[in-house]
Amino acid sequence: MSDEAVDYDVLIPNNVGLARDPKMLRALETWYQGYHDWWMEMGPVGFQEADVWLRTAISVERDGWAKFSYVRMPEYRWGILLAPSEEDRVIPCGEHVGEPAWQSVPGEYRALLRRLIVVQGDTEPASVEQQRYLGKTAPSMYDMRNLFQVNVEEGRHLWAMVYLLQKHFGRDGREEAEVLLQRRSGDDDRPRILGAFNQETPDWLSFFLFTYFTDRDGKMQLEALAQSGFDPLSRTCRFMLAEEAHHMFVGATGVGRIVKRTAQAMAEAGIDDPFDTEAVRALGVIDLPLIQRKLNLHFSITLDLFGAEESTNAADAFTAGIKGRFHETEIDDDHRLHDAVYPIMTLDDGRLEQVEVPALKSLNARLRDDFVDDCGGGMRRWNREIRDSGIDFELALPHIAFNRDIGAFADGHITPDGRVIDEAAWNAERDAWLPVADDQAFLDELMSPVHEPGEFASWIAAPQKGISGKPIEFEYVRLP
Ligand code: BYC
Ligand code: FE
Ligand code: FE
Repeated sequence: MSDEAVDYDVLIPNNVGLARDPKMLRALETWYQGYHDWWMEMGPVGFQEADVWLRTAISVERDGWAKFSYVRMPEYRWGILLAPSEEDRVIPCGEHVGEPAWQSVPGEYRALLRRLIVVQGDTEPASVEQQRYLGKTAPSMYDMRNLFQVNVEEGRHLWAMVYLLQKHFGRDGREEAEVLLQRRSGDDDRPRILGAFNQETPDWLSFFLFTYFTDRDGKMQLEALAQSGFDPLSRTCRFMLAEEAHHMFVGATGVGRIVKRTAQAMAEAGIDDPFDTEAVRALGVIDLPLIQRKLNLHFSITLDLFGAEESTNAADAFTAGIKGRFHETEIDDDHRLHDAVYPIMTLDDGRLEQVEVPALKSLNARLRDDFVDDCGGGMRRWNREIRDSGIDFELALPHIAFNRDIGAFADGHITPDGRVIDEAAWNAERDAWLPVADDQAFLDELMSPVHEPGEFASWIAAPQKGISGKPIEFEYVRLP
């Protein structure tokens, strides 16, 4: 299959030859109307008229895939871009390992594949809905621009999945594409599919933790789907991963800049007790224990997104060859896993225990373990910032069993350091581990918008550098 250049002078920029496929083009143009309506109704509130310094994907080549310009978000070009095809690519895992990758949907796995694409697609608009009010409290124009960049790219990720549904799944694909525009994050009647995507993202600390942890689930799931034997899905996920890197950059640097500002302000004021909340908050910065409580919340909610530790769905998807493991092709084994085992943690009779279970059934746990590893880097940088300011405090990931709603620990009560306790003890201590109403009231009060280019709210440090070679004081968003 030959790869083609991206036609950028059309409503839907693409490298999938839409111009030669009038039927598909018409279907997508029709869907575009509904998408545009959804964006106006559920996209960023209050800034649809602003000119935003956005990057737009215009190519899939490694260097130069994006261009930067002022764009009004409703006029953003949401393109359909597949990463270059790999010559002679084969199915990397499962019963069909080594056979040529599928270019069309394998009939026997149609329902399973469609379900994965719909679940992936559903998270993308959900996150835009969750973040729609944040523009109003942006701590700087730089941060506001990053928020909107993430938002338009999540919109593009929805396009990526909708293209697969429309192109490869006929009538039920078109129906699913419609329904993706109808579900709403947090709605009682038509909620988004996965738990984390029905939660609120009420403030910027949550936004940065969300992009650090939850977008990283996005990265891990996209890595696993990039290993799909269904080649169009693999190619689309490979290109999405290029954008995902920026989302996690926003999270990692955002939390880092908050931590840095807090540590600086404490050092300047001569406060060395991180738990002297009143004194720290009086400086107009966010106390470290509150950051830890929010981190506990976002980490545990995100772990739920990996599904149950033991899952026949996961085994079926792997065996079918439609979802692989993280870096599947680099793993040195038979890629079938008939007899392999994998150690997982379980909660048995009130005790947390490591047990060996069939590797095929525990693929969700394995991907989650890879995710936890991947979370380490940013954490270490944040802690260096705190240590260098001479403050005795360390941010830590809570135990994987803490505060879980899905999987082996859902019925237990486990502390952040991994002790199993009873419900009464949990209720007594919960407020030390998870955000409380008073925390949210403080953040709501603290976060008022800063619109002067180059200036930053009291609770966050300036970034190291600007975007696309522009200075930090560049006017990243021009308000009408
Ligand atoms: N909430 O067999 P199990 C992203 C359901 S994020 C509610 O363990 P499975 C992004 C499950 O659906 C990445 N329900 O599950 C980030 C199943 O229901 P059915 C999104 C849940 O199938 C930030 C039942 O429980 N992509 O891109 O092995 C911003 C049994 O569970 C949840 C994907 O997730 C939950 N948390 O694994 C923007 C990749 N967990 O089918 C975007 C595609 C489980 O019996 N999805 N259930 O009715 C998948 O690979 C799988 O669907 C999951 C679940 C890993 C999510
Ligand atoms: Fe995404
Ligand atoms: Fe993302």
